[in-house]
Amino acid sequence: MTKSEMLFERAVKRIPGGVNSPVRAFGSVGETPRFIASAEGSHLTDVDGRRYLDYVGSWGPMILGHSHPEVLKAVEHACRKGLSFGAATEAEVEMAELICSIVPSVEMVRMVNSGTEAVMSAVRAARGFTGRDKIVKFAGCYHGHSDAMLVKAGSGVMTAGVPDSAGVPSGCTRDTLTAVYNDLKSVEDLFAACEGEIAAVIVEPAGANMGVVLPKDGFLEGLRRICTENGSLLIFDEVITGFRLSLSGAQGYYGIEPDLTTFGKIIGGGMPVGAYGGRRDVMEMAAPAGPVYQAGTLSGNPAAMAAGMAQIRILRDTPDFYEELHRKSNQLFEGMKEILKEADCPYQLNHVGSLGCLFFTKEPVYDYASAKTSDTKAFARYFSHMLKEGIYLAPSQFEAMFVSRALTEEEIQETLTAVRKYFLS
Ligand code: HOZ
Repeated sequence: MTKSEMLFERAVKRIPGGVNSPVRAFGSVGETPRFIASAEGSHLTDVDGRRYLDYVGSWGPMILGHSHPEVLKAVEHACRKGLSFGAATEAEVEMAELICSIVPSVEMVRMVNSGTEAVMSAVRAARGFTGRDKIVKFAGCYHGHSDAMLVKAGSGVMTAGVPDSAGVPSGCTRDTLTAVYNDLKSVEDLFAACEGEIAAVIVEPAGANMGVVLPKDGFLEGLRRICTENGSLLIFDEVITGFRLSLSGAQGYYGIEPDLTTFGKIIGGGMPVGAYGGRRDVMEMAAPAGPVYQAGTLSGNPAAMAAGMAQIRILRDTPDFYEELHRKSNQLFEGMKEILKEADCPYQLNHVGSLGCLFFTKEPVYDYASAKTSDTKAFARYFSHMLKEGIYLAPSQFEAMFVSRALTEEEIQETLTAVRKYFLS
């Protein structure tokens, strides 16, 4: 028995499912979770001493790779001055100024502790601002685990095949309307049916929780137009895409300005951080400036701010950071496409920037229904092969591959060799 297996046996006795977040379980791929002991650069090392090239990156935050010395130094320095004050700090002001200086649509920002909290708070601000209750979300988009958002959600909910969670009172989702990703007509129909009632449309500008699903030309522009015409707010959930697709996220990459944005992951440099921000008039609804209540003991925590700021400054100040990241990512994803072509496997590889996903289906994948055509058993076989080869992928068909800047071209080549071995030998 490996140490990971022994730990898992202990874990399931005391932690539901043996994990603290469902996506960490390897159930859908028929494996035992690898328990991670440490990580550095492009690698994870498990408790059995096995090293893996990491394509999860803690589900997004580790865009620089693990244990970046400047991020660690900033955290160590902050920790020595105290772990939490529950009071205003200079670091919070610096963080807010940093985000606003990078993301043009963000005039004000409030720090929270996770992406879930960021979304919950942004939705509340949108409802408070518009005086309306209804929210439009898209099937397969995942916006964290708050009650109102657990309707046809992606990520672990999709992997588990339970589109609506138990324990969510129907009253909590009564005002959540679901549209079809990449289908503007489905959004227009909801607006026609609920005229004057929709507070906001929330969307992942590039879907990264039903695998990777890219917005078709005109989709995001259409959402912007529909929201503006109807006095509704457009919320971009950039928990995954923020600071990843470009320094100013998907909104910079696609050139669309939302009213509100939610952040998480990269913004915390590996610490538990989220944020929501956007138009000043909407953000000033948040207490104590306005009547929308939202709070948090650890929000803006000094160690977390230090980690996030150190990481964001590296992204901002490293010349050609995104060009290099995208070049490496293209080397991987285009290399995978060539192998699939050579092997005559008509599978779909969706990718944008440093996010990608191989779907085991012949059908083009552009929404929840087409993502679900993927053969998850075929994915599980591929996953197990890659794991044996020392390549750590997300243990679900419906998650993204995250490329970090720490991966070298040689390591990407090593990954392609493992892919080649699976499809061509
Ligand atoms: N958005 C992450 C994966 N799709 C969530 C990570 C988690 O649920 O633990």
